Amino acid sequence: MNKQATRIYKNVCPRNCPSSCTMNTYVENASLAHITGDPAHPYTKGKLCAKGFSYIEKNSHRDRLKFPYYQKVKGSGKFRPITWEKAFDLIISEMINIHRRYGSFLPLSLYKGTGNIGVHHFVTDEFFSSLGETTRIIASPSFSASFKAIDYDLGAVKMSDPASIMDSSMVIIWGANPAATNIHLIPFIIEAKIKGAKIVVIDPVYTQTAELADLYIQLRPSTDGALATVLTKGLFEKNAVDKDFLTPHSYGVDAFFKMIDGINVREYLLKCSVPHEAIDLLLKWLTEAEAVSYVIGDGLSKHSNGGQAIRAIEALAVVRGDIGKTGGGIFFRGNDSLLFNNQDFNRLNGSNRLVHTSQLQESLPIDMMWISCANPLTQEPNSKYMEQVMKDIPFVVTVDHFLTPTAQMSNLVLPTTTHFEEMDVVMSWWHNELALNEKAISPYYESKSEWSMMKELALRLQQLSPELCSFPIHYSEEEYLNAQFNDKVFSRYSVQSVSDLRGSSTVAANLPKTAWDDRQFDTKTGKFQFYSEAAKQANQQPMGIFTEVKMPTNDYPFWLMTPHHPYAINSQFHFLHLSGEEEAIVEINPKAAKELNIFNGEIVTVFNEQSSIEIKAVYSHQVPKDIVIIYQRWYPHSQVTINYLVPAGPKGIALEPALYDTFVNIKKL
Ligand SMILES: Nc1nc2c(c(=O)[nH]1)N[C@H]1C(S)=C(S)[C@@H](COP(=O)(O)OP(=O)(O)OC[C@H]3O[C@@H](n4cnc5c(=O)[nH]c(N)nc54)[C@H](O)[C@@H]3O)O[C@H]1N2
Ligand SMILES: Nc1nc2c(c(=O)[nH]1)N[C@H]1C(S)=C(S)[C@@H](COP(=O)(O)OP(=O)(O)OC[C@H]3O[C@@H](n4cnc5c(=O)[nH]c(N)nc54)[C@H](O)[C@@H]3O)O[C@H]1N2
Ligand code: SF4
Ligand SMILES: [Mo]
Repeated sequence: MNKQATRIYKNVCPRNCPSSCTMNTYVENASLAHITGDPAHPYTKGKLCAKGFSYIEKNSHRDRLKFPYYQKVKGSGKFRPITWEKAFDLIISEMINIHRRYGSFLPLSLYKGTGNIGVHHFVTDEFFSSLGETTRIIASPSFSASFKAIDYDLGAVKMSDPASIMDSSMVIIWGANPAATNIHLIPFIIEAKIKGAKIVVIDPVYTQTAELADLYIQLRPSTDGALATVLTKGLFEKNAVDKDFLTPHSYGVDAFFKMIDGINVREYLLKCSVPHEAIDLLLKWLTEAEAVSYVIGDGLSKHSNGGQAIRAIEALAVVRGDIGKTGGGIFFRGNDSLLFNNQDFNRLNGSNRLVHTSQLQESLPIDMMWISCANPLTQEPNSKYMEQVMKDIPFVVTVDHFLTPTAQMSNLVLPTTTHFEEMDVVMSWWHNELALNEKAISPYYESKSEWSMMKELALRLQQLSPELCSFPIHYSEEEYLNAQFNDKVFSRYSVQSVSDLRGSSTVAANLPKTAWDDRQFDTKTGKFQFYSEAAKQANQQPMGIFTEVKMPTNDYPFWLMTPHHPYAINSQFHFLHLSGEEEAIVEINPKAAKELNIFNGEIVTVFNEQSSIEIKAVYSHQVPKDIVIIYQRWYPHSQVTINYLVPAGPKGIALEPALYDTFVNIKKL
């Protein structure tokens, strides 16, 4: 191979993953030749996951979309390739028809997912805003009451540099499985462990992360708030509370302690199904530890009482004095990651109709739906309902790389560029780095970047009538991206444009290494709020106390957990099978299986009131008797849609979908 022809580009993995890895991409003869992790990245340090290393395969995968495709009848599979001219004509004529009929674009809706978190991809949000009033569909999973929970007590969501976990004397991994979902955190946890830190994993399932633990606590799902409250009470009784922190820096502590005083520890531990010995050991370590880090995952926020559980854990951290301490504190999706102009949701949502997915049917007419960075037919709870809604909407457009189940249920499917084929800026929601993604190669076949699609549409609309669309026309992706920088970005990263990012691997945020090190909170009182008026006004419990939720019943005796798969990112990387797991499986405890006369490897029916699926059962000692697991991902090989079983949760945009409050039963076929 001619070495002269090799050029190295900087790319950033834009997946909804805490790592946001930068990579060095070797391009030879205008195509991807080789990818390595970027050793200059201060957090990921040159390591990629299996998915990152599969990008060359993914980028030119034989199933990748090459052209725009159209089908008149959704789901008929009678797609035919069409030209971009024809595709734009179809879209514009639908849009103009809507505007003529209703006098606005309100029946035009956008469903935007998290398939690509780069700044470039908020261009679709901006385009929709430039049309005046439209409908924005709030994707169930991305709307998290957990942020709200943190808001109530701690004020704005902030997070210390996750690398500081290596300085902890105790790490509690609470409802998270970083060995699969946050792999670059693991070396820091191991470093802390080598330095003597105790590692505690709290999870109903014995995960790969649990294998790292000094103490593994297998509690019943959604009882974490009870466990945290018992621990806080224990610290209080041992007088192991940080009084220097509490009195001057917290609000409502007396009411909180009074409430804690009233709880019955035995009863709470029965709820959690955690033995006393484990609590005694945990309390011993908690009284001895200098600084404790609490790594909080989606295992908590995906239960309907998850927000309350997180508040109960925050209260524990404050009582111990861990907030603001080096090597201590709450580690949960960090600092505001929507700083750029086109990410400004307040501005974007100003005059829009917001509709939660579970309210879509009542919200019709929606005459057209645009889906970007999303695969709701795989990822949304109650996905069968979603399927019906998509059928009912006259014209659905999906922009993607692959013919996903969602694309298959669309009228028009538009092929888009990958991060190797477009320019972007990616900001991590976990660590402190911001990075430029360079365009390394030309678009695959006829793929277009989302910016160029939006620009083409805007030009056509503006030609018809300038009032229809105020989307700004730029001449290049770089110029478009430059227009997204603002004072907030500058004050965080000291950069003003793409060129300020060029040449460096990443740019670090000007943030204190430890969040809340000044113990000043962005709450109404300026203190940590054990008691929150705002929570009370929002009809939530004013204090972080355990609240009961649904539990398994005789009819549906198993919890169905559908956590995140190590070799997928949500519905992406469907082709990646490193140990033959292309088939969807339900993992079941052998004792529970034998009681149902189910053999290892047998195809079974998993069902509940909402739906049923047929799936292969595999014995697993990692799950307790009352839990079954199916890792969420797109399984084209088995054609199993897990989210048929997962209920959409309470209606209304203020509530969180509780994806893991799902109960099922299992029977032989
Ligand atoms: N049962 C169950 N369901 C879940 C979850 C669970 O734990 N259990 N987790 C939930 C969570 S936390 C999340 S965040 C969601 C995630 O679900 P989604 O937000 O739908 O995210 P992905 O599946 O990662 O990506 C969606 C699509 O975006 C496409 N895509 C990738 N890059 C681009 C791009 O540059 N442009 C465009 N237009 N498309 C692109 C991908 O090919 C993919 O088809 O799933 C949720 N659903
Ligand atoms: N490899 C990979 N990495 C990913 C993703 C991916 O799909 N694949 N997705 C990314 C995204 S969008 C997200 S949101 C994150 C999610 O990553 P995580 O925060 O790790 O979340 P989950 O995988 O949903 O669940 C984590 C653990 O919570 C446990 N759990 C369930 N219920 C409870 C409970 O009641 N209490 C406790 N204590 N634990 C419980 C589950 O058994 C599971 O082991 O990962 C990101 N990283
Ligand atoms: S998926 Fe996550 S860990 Fe893997 S390469 Fe992308 S950012 Fe890095
Ligand atoms: Mo997520």
